[in-house]
Amino acid sequence: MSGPVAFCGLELAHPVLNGSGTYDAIAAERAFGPAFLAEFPFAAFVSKTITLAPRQGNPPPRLWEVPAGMINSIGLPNKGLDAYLAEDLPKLARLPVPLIVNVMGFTRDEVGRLVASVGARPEVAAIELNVSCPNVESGLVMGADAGETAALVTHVRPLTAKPLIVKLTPNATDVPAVALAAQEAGADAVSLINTLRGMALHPRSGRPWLGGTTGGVSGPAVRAVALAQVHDVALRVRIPIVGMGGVQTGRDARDLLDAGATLVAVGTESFRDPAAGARIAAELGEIAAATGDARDLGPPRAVAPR
Ligand code: RRO
Repeated sequence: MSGPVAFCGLELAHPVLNGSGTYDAIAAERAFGPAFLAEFPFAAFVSKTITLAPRQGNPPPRLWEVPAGMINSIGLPNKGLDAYLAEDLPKLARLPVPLIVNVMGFTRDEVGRLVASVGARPEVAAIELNVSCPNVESGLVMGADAGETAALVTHVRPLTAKPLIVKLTPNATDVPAVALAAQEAGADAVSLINTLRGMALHPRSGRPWLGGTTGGVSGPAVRAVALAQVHDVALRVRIPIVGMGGVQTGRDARDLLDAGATLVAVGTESFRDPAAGARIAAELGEIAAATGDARDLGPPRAVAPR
């Protein structure tokens, strides 16, 4: 097992967590029983995105398989802030790891109300701002523009003392500029990448397959994109980075750490193997034992700019 990591004031047992929206811990506990909590695969748990009001999400179909990955167009279905706090948070608080709650709003004021309410709960260790959802109209706006991101983080920063992680969209012209804007406005960390905007056509009708027309591509297909974006962001910011995108093995996780990430998140791979997080953390430990931990050789930010 790979060793403990400090992240935004949290002490994590290892550097592997889940990507938001890719792991239903409440359903997993129901399915796998108490052993699941004892062998929880992640060092912190990131809950799926919540919004102020309940949402049905996009009409089906919501998934399409692509070579080495998939496209999702889920559209933020969730029970809304009040029901989340009353029903889900007490269950998630039983997990044996720190809880990070992911929130998204359609105006700055909405995000502020989410951050203030969620941040006031003692069960919550940190908050992740989803400025990167490619599936609903407004998601693209805030995270695709450095000025919008700066204004959002400036608005919500005074509303909580808890660590704020800004989850970046890869669907932006200058992702490092957005990351820098988040840092300068007071973000404690950035996470990337969310899914890449994509589309599939119905094989017979030629019309969009997904109920939401377009969706987000994830899985090994996006791994090289994630690596490049983490590398580029690491050259611009000094706050920690949670790297993700197509991680299936300890080697993939090690690459993101070497590119400048402090933590690594597993997403699509957990659908195939619910214990993937624990396996990847163990493989990271094996790589460190076999080759020496690259972090001992100096800061990963020393990767030469191109
Ligand atoms: O719900 C979704 O369709 C969704 C979200 Br909020 C997100 O952040 N990323 C994604 O791929 N899908």
